[in-house]
Amino acid sequence: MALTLPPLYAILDPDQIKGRAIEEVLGEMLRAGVTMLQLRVKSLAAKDFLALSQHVRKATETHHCRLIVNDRVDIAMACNADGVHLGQDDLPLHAGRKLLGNKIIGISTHDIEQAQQAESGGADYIGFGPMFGTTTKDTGLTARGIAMLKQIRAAVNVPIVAIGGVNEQNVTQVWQAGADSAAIISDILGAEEIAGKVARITRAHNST
Ligand code: TZP
Ligand code: MG
Repeated sequence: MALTLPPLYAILDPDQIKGRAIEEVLGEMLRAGVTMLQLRVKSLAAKDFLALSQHVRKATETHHCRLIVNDRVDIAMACNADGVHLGQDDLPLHAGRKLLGNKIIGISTHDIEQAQQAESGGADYIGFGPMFGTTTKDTGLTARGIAMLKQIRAAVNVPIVAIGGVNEQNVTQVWQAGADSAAIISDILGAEEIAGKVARITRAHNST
């Protein structure tokens, strides 16, 4: 069955939490009602990534929140995550599928060809971006923009998560252009009050 994504795809990245305790940030996100969370870890050894993922798995389970592990199929399996998110240079979709069976696999895409390829390969959702300018990740790509998101929407039926520079101010445009969900890192993790930020974004969707 096709995957239904919530309008907000939250991302927890220990490098983006401004020195706050990760348990605190995670708790705030979950209490604010996040129902899909990606754990994105770029700077930990595998054993520490695993330990963190197991902790996040427990907390997300308690809050009935789906957990997607970024980059690493092995860690997604070991912590019993709901799925994995793979970039164009990560393990290819067919290999991820072999290992993960019917768990969720999301694929990062940056153009129509990649989006169609991910869809025909059986991705459960695609990430698409970078939508706007962002300093969180050096993608080496120009901002794709709303017009290109609309083209992607017209080209594929697979659920779309828009990413890159999406924030409380522009998220409505992204949903209106056809994204099922918006992935947001810095605007949420950098917020004074994470819970309030999440609540405002969720409310904005309800009035879209
Ligand atoms: N992939 C494309 S842009 C990006 C990723 C992981 C970073 C998104 O972060 P932000 O802070 O929401 O722009
Ligand atoms: Mg990756």
